Amino acid sequence: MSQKVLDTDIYCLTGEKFSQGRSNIEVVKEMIAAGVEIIQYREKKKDMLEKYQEAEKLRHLTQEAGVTFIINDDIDLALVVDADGVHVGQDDLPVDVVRDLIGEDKIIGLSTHSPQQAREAVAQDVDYIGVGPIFSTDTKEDVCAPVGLEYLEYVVENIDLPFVAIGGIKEDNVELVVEKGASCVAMITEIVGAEDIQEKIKRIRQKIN
Ligand code: TZP
Ligand code: MG
Repeated sequence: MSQKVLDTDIYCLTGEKFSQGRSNIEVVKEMIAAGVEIIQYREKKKDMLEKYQEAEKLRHLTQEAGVTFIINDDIDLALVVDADGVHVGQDDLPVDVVRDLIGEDKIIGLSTHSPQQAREAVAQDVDYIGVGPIFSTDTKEDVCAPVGLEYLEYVVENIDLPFVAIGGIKEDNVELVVEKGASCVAMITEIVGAEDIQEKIKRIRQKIN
């Protein structure tokens, strides 16, 4: 399969706790202004009403800009705001159930952390997989121990699915990840925590390309 669904270099996620006091709305506006083409709304600790209100606004902003909008975990939220897709983990609803709920036209992303999980993903109806955590991450919530670059290498060589590398990726180590064969990299803290988000994205892009 082609990398079509992730045919872009940087995959951004929200993480308001790391955003230096800026709201997710402000941060996403910066990401969009920097030309990011896919953004995931990920807030593990907020209640559903607040997530709904934010996701609604983010859906409008991303839609206007033609940016792909993915919701982490909450299939109901993805449906009500008409997001482009959902991203689920190994402990969430099974992919076939998610597919039944969300429909054929939406994107499903699945986090994977091992060769076995990657092989299982190939047999399921997922559009892309997350591969990581590559390095140890500052985003501790709901994230497992790092799997290293070896798992990324395994995916590059053996798995015929679009994938995004994630976990502890920074401006300073992104080249290592790209050298191993990742064409799309996801980052939370490095981007949402940057003083100048647009400049940060520009510099990361220069390293990737
Ligand atoms: N999945 C694997 S690592 C991770 C997720 C959501 C967190 C990535 O955050 P950061 O700050 O880019 O390390
Ligand atoms: Mg999850």
